[in-house]
Amino acid sequence: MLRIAIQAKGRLNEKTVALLADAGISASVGSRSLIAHAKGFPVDLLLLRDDDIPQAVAMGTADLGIVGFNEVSEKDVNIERVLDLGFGGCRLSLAVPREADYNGLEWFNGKRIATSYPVILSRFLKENGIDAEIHTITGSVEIAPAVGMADAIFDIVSSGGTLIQNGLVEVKSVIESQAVLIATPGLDAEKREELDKLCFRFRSIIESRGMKYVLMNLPKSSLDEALKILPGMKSPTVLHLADPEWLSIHAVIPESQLWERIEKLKAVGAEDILVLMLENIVK
Ligand code: PRT
Ligand code: ZN
Repeated sequence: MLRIAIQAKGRLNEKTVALLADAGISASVGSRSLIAHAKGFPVDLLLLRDDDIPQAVAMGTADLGIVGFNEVSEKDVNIERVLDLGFGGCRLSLAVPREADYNGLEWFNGKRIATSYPVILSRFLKENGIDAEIHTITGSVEIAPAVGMADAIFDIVSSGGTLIQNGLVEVKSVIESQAVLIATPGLDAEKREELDKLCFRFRSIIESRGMKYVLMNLPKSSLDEALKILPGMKSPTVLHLADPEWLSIHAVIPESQLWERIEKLKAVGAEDILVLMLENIVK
């Protein structure tokens, strides 16, 4: 039986629960209980604050954890980073007041920097030979310069909207983060086997995200042109129709390129184009 630590509530909770559900692991995750027994896979879920997940996994209280890489990096514990999960993307950046005469990293010498990530920040400052004062605060880091508590901040940035609202400018991105699956080092063979099964499911879900399954009818004479436009897992599937002049083409297309490719396909004569959701890609 594997025990997976996940965030009890917060930004990563919903997507984590959705990923587990897509992988066939459903649990009624009530906010009050610490442990939930899952159906569909031999796992227990341990519901924790994200700050406690790296430690819980390092100690083996949980075999696996799903948590932001930023937390893993800050806690500096011995865990195995197993898989990047493709959600919860953000970065940890240095930001300064808009009116500051910022001229490069040396600007931070002698300055006070407010952050909830002192370990990552001090590592970065040391690597760059910068001597600054780190003020560790746990919440609302972005208001510290405005209230005179700090000259700059080091905090999570996603869209950048919070910085703008607080009159700050991002000057240096230090680490990129996303939700990651972590494991206790040296899991026994039985647990490792369950972990491999779980990773196989996660990978096929992650890979299918952002992809669409597209079907269309195409005049036979346009096949060569259509093949140049279409990617596919290997290459697109080409099927005969009852009408010998037409073919049916099936392909997997990244969502980001969908409309551009559809326009090109229409231009070479594709008709009756169907775009379907893709749930899993099993390799
Ligand atoms: O209660 P618990 O301790 O479990 O949760 P928490 O309050 O410590 O963390 P939570 O739920 O806020 O975030 C969990 C994780 O989500 C983080 O550790 C990151 O890995 C990830 N994540 C992704 C983010 C963001 N995006 C994010 N935008 N975490 C926080 N933010 C905050 C940021 O602190 C800043 O205040 O959003 C603001 C910036 O957002 P933008 O879009 O305005 O730049
Ligand atoms: Zn937290």
